[in-house]
Amino acid sequence: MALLEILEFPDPRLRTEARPVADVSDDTRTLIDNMLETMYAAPGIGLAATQVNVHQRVLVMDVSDDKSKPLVFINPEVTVLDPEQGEYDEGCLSVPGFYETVSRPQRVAVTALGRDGKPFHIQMEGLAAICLQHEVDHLNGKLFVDYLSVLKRQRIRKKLEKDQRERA
Ligand code: QAP
Ligand code: CO
Repeated sequence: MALLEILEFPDPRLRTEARPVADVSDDTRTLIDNMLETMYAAPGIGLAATQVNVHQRVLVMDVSDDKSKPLVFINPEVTVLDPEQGEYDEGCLSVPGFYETVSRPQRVAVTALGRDGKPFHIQMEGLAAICLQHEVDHLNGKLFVDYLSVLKRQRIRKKLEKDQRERA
């Protein structure tokens, strides 16, 4: 297994729209295992392939308390079950150090392929539903900062650009 490098806002590669996975291969499973290792090491609760510069529709999550329930979604299709929105203070491994309130639908259904390539369908609510929508946004080139005011987004961009300059 291997730790993967995580792209950080405002890297333009985070704006790439990911392509569907045509067949779930050993390469796909290696990507998934490396993404899970990278997510747990961060530590994080969700990671999309876009964030590790792989532009395929693959995401991993684990919202369990003891980090014992890895979830894998390949080619996820999300349906909103209840349009009622809830607020959550979201963060992102690609936007380190920042947490801001975002509103999203609270209940969704998702159809996807699992690590074994087999389709499954589940309903999600609470943090799992929020996290799933956040990760699917990544696959569409969208970031949680896009839901914030221009001013807030600019403040975050300037701080991260400075951090990145100082590291380079
Ligand atoms: C997405 O984000 C998420 O700023 C997953 O310094 C988060 O795992 C969806 C992290 C919250 C819904 C609610 C962020 C780690 C991890 C940071 C993450 C940081 C270190 C973020
Ligand atoms: Co994120």
